[in-house]
Parts: sequence; C-alpha cells; structure tokens
Amino acid sequence: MHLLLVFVLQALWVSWCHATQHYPASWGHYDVCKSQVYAEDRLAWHYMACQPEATDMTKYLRVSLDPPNITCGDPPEMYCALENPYMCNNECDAETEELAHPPELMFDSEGRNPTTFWQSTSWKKYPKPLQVNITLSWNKTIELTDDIVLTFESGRPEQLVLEKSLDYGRTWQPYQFYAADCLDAFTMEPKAVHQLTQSSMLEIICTEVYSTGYVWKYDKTVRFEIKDRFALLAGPRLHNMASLYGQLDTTKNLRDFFTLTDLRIRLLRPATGATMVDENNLSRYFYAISDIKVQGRCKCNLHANSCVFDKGKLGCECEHNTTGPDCARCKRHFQGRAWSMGSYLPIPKGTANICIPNNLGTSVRPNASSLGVANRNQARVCDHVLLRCQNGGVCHHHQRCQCPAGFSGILCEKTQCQGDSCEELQSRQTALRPPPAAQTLPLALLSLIPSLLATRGLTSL
Ligand SMILES: *[C@@H]1O[C@H](CO)[C@@H](O)[C@H](O)[C@H]1NC(C)=O
Ligand SMILES: *[C@@H]1O[C@H](CO)[C@@H](O)[C@H](O)[C@H]1NC(C)=O
Ligand SMILES: *[C@@H]1O[C@H](CO)[C@@H](O)[C@H](O)[C@H]1NC(C)=O
Ligand SMILES: *[C@@H]1O[C@H](CO)[C@@H](O)[C@H](O)[C@H]1NC(C)=O
Ligand SMILES: *[C@@H]1O[C@H](CO)[C@@H](O)[C@H](O)[C@H]1NC(C)=O
Ligand SMILES: *[C@@H]1O[C@H](CO)[C@@H](O)[C@H](O)[C@H]1NC(C)=O
Ligand SMILES: [Ca+2]
Repeated sequence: MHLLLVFVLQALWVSWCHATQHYPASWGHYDVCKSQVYAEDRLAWHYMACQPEATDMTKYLRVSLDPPNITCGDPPEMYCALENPYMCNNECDAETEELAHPPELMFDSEGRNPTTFWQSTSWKKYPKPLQVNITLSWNKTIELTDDIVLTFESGRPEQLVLEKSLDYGRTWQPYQFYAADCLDAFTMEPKAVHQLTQSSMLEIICTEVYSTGYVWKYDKTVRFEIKDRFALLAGPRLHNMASLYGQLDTTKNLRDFFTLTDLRIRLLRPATGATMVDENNLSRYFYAISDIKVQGRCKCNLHANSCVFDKGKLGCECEHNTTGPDCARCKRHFQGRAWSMGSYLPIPKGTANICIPNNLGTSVRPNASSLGVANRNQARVCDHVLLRCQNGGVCHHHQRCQCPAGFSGILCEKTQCQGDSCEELQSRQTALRPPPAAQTLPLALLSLIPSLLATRGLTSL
C-alpha cells in the first residue's frame, strides 16, 4: 500500500519538476534520505536519493611510505637549498621534535609559520633513482569532489605519478602523470587539463604545468584538476543540468573515474633545478611535502546522508533498508527485489530504490518499470510513465529522448537554445551517450557541480 503511495507522490514530484522548468540553482543537494508527507489523510514516508556532505577526507586516512625508512633524520642530516648550495641550514633529526619531519606533517592544519612538512632523505645514492611511494588508504570507497592538491616545501618533483586504487590497494591505475619533460619521462605528449574536451574528459594525461622545478618558490603546488573536468560537463551556465545529471547517472566510467579507496603519490625524480645534477653536493636534492588536500565523500550508493568514523573506520549510515560499508546490499528480510543504487533521476530528488521486504507476494511486488526505478543495469533515462519525454519527444529504448527541433535536455524539457549553446548541447549529448553495457556503480559528485560553478563565478568557463 505504501509503495503505491510512493508511486503517487513520485508522480506528483515529477509533474512538479516538469512544471517548474526554470531550474533553481539549489538543485541536487541530495541531503535528505526520506521525509514525511501527508497524503490520503495519513502520514507516509517519501524516500529520496541521498548522499553525505563532501568533507576533508585527509582526517580519515592511513598513510604509508615505501621504502619505509625514507623519512629523513635517522641519522640526522643537513640539507642545502636547491638554488643555493651554500645555503645549508635545513637540518633534519628524527630524535628532536623541532627538527623531525614525519609523514603526519603532510596532514596537520597549515596556516602556521613556519610550515610543517614531511621530508625524505637526500639523493645520497645518485645516480640510483630516489623514489618514494606515499600511499593514502581509507579502507572505504570514497568519491572525490574537489581538486587533489599537493603542496611541496622542496622544489616540485621532475617526475611524479598520481595513482589510484578502487579495490583497497590490490590493483592500481594511473590518474595523472607529471614531468618536466613528458616525452622523455613517460613517452607521452604533454597536455594540460584545459585542452581536454567532453569526449576526452576521462583521458589520463601527462602534464608539464606543475613540474617547473626552478621557479618553485612562486608555485609549490601540484594539482589533480577535478573541477576543470567537472566543468567540461556542467557547461558555461547551469542550463544543461538536467542532461548532465542524466548522463552522469548512466555513465559508469564517469562515476568510476572519481571513485577510489586509495591514492598513491609516486615520487620518481626530485627537483634538480638545472639540467646537470651536482654530484658533489647531493644534499640539495630531496622531497618535502607540507600539505595534501583531498576533498570527497563516502560512497554510499545514494542510500545514506551521513558517514561515520568509528573505531578508525569509515562507514555509511545506511537508510532505505540497505546495509554494508557502502550500503551496497539489501538488509536481511528486505530482499524482495534485487538491490539497486539510488538514482539521481528524476531531478532534483532522485529515486531512492529502497529495498523492500521479502514477504511481499509477487502480485503485489512492484514492477520496476511501474515504479520508475532507474535500474543501473539498464539505466532508464525515459519511459512512458514517470520519465516522459516532454514537448513531443520520443523515448528510444528507455535510453534517450529524441527531441523535436527547438527542444533539448534529457527529457526535451528545454524550450530553446540559442546559437552556440545549441551546438554545445548537441556535442555534449553525443560525447556522453551511456555505454551499452553500463554497470552498477555510484556517483556522488553531482550535487557539487552547481556550488563549484557558483564559486568559480562561471566566468572562467
Ligand atoms: C611504488 O608502487 C609501485 C606500484 O604502484 C611499485 O611498482 C613500485 O615498486 C613502488 N616503488 C617503491 C619505491 O616502493
Ligand atoms: C632502508 O632500509 C634498507 C634495508 O632495510 C636499506 O638497504 C636502506 O639503505 C635503508 N635506507 C635508508 C635511507 O636508510
Ligand atoms: C654542500 O655545499 C655546502 C656549501 O659548500 C657545504 O657546506 C656542504 O657540506 C656540502 N655538502 C656536501 C655533501 O658536500
Ligand atoms: C578495513 O575494513 C574492514 C571492515 O570493512 C575491516 O575488517 C578491516 O580490518 C579493515 N582493514 C584495515 C587495514 O583497517
Ligand atoms: C525498513 O524496515 C523497517 C522495519 O524493519 C521499516 O519500519 C522501515 O520503514 C523500512 N524503511 C524503508 C525505507 O523501507
Ligand atoms: C513489468 O511490466 C511490464 C509492462 O510494463 C511487463 O511487460 C513485465 O512483464 C512486468 N514484469 C514483471 C516481473 O511483472
Ligand atoms: Ca603541514
């Protein structure tokens, strides 16, 4: 009975959405999992897709270094400045608190003067490479919502690879390559993130933008540009939010790209500042990192709006009768239909795809299509029930609305577009058509897009 109610409420919702074509900028927070509504003279729950707020994820990670004894200070060492071999006043001594540079100092709160930083031993064994892996582990699937920013206290490395793991460190994939000379270091053509387009937005690039060792005094940061990649989708203004949400909701690669359990910073070659390494004074070459920023949220498959850190472990507080660290299963006795992640569609509150009790007879069990459930295995963009194509659009295989001339948007809900924005929209739709075998995985960066665009002021787009 209450499922029927949900159905009715959803129908109301959707028609409200369609009636309200001028989308408010506050769209897509997905911060509420359920609300009580009064319908047919009684109170009932209305369930919605929900996700935790984005936060500083460095508070919840475990850091490990490889080799483990690569931190400076045991035995104590004296370092010289890269740009001046006579300036040798940087002393590292693990036994003295003021002179020690342990890994934790990459994650303490900055803003103090002087900055606190982790530092490696110097390149004593030159020409044997000085290589360090810094691995950050959450033991939980998380979704990035903002740029990863590494701030170096030393010169920025000449070669560095950022890698990620989606399976708790069993396998690793590169995220981005950084080198002073990409061809030489990785046999890759150098590329900057602003050269990416919608069709190449998930490309793994090598960039030379962050490896200019000699001018490190003026810029010490190395970035992995999440926001710039989001902006490729979000468009110059918020006109395309509806189609954007739809595309993200159905494109597994896109969701996976921003999802991870571990990050690894592979430092492959320190800043040398000049073409020749000064073999007589190797105390000038080392790595030092003062800060690492990782903003993100727990991946809860749109079934939780909070994530708790308990006994050193992050876990979603699952709603919708789901369970598990990522809410990726139905609770016992609530397996009346296959588990499904929540859906961002229909905008703005999504579809909760709650788990339902086992003991509902098949006759009563709701049919996925009759509930407008967005099942990610055959992600439903449109249908003839709740996700109706508007303005005479025709739904094709539940995958897209074919819109008549003059209309656009995932449900053909937009009445017009002018000049450039028309073409842009069309190319975007071509670029991001969901792959035929889209699988089940989440995505949580969506709610962020409006706010990040707002903070960027949109002008740079
Ligand atoms: C760093 O990790 C990579 C795998 O991501 C591994 O191949 C390499 O040997 C490690 N390097 C060091 C110095 O531990
Ligand atoms: C670290 O330990 C390994 C062996 O455990 C040793 O070969 C290496 O020289 C040590 N490195 C430093 C910088 O102390
Ligand atoms: C590096 O040069 C400085 C200045 O000449 C000197 O004080 C220091 O001992 C040198 N370090 C090494 C390892 O030669
Ligand atoms: C990771 O989390 C699981 C529970 O989800 C726990 O059993 C395991 O011990 C944790 N591993 C580490 C290294 O903390
Ligand atoms: C989950 O199950 C409980 C009963 O154990 C029920 O009260 C609650 O309404 C259910 N929640 C959802 C989202 O179906
Ligand atoms: C679900 O509904 C469709 C028509 O809307 C029907 O063809 C299909 O057989 C139904 N599936 C089940 C499991 O009832
Ligand atoms: Ca610090």
